[in-house]
Amino acid sequence: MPNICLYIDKKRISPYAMSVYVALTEKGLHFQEKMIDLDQQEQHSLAYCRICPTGKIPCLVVNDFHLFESLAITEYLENTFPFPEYPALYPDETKARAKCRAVQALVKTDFISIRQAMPSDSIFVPPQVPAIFSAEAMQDIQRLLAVTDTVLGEELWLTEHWSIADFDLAFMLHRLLSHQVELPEKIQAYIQRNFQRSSVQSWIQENAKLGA
Ligand SMILES: N[C@@H](CCC(=O)N[C@@H](CS)C(=O)NCC(=O)O)C(=O)O
Repeated sequence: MPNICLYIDKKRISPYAMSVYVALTEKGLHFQEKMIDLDQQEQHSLAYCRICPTGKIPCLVVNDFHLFESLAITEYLENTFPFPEYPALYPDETKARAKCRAVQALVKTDFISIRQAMPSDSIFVPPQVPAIFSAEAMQDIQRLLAVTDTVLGEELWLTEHWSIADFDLAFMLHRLLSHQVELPEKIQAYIQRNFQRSSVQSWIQENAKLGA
């Protein structure tokens, strides 16, 4: 087995790092975690930039292969540890896989005003008071809900089975849930189904230990 090491944020609140952690855990791969302290700007240290030239987390190191960008990492994991020897992260069928990639690309780069108004730490410790949102954030919320309604299938997954794109979408939707935005039952159930997975719960438990 290769030597796998995942660099993540010390606070364990990054959706990008969490996505790769979930992917590795779903695959059943053994890996070592290394924490980077973003508050201390450790991501810009010479030592870390030698490992990951973008100065961001996550970064995956498999033996001597270094890879940044969460979407590229989950695709690499799928290709290197393929189904059926390992559980699938993406559907095999071309259109279904393209749909998953499209959703991942969208939620990882778009909806900036949602990310600003509802930061990722709110997933782990929900705010006590409901927030007041800007017109831009309100528009993004409506757009996110409309996209979700269109892409979610009857199985309550994006495609026939769970994929890592489901987790990425559910994480973005969970920002709304944590901020007490009213959500259709279908979307609430979708978030719950994703967050009940043991791979997701495993990260949440590690995050909770930090606050304990
Ligand atoms: N597109 C990147 C985004 C990674 C990213 O933005 N990571 C943030 C943490 S959530 C980071 O490392 N921030 C530190 C910085 O920008 O200095 C990916 O998908 O991996």
